[in-house]
Amino acid sequence: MCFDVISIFPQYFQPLDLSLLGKAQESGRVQINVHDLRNWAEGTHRSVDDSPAGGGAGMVMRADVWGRAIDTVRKPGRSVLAIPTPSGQLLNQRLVERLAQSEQVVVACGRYEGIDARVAEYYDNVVEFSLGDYVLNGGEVAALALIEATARLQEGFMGNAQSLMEESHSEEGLLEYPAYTAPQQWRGHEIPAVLKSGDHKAIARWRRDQSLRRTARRRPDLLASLQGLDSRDRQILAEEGW
Ligand code: 6GU
Repeated sequence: MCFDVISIFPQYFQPLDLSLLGKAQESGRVQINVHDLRNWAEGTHRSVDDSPAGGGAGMVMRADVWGRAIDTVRKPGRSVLAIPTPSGQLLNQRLVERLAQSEQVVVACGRYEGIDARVAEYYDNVVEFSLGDYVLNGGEVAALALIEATARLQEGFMGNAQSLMEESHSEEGLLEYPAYTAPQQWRGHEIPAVLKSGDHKAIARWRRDQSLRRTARRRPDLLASLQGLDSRDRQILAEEGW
């Protein structure tokens, strides 16, 4: 699949050449094109923004500049237009899985007070997304998160497909259980005894209990959509006050 990112700070995307994403680009599994929005700006000042209609603080990015940029890079019919904004829908694994099916994702990174709203209204297959309930200076960091989360779902991206299955937010929607490794003793803390027991059934049960307890304590909002809980699961959740 292919990502086309449009930003006034193309250098923000240099880290995408590192590590697994770098390898995925070298192998051709993932293509990432970064475009400088100013290529589509006009006039002596090449300005990409202007003051908000109706007044108020800050600057808004111009629809005409964005329209020319998106028209140039977008492949109509095979493309999703992803726009990072704190007022978007929450980016979660379900949305990431949907984006991973797309041939092309165009990411339009706004700065200032965002992009003229007519841009999101004009195009088909638009997803306005947010990373969470806090404010960043622009869409670049959110674009990096979206690209990494989506690219790693491509066939052959991960060395071990099993780790994709077990991790947080996949499958059942429970948080992942805690992981341990050597040394056996660290600053007076032991690895939980069950993990050294060799009893694979007991280990699986302990890990599930840990996932349930973590989810109940840290992300109770995720419990509502859980399905297929057995009586032991329910007992664990009851101990956590659910
Ligand atoms: Cl997608 N953009 C900005 N500017 N701030 C955010 C965000 C996005 N997600 C959380 N905060």
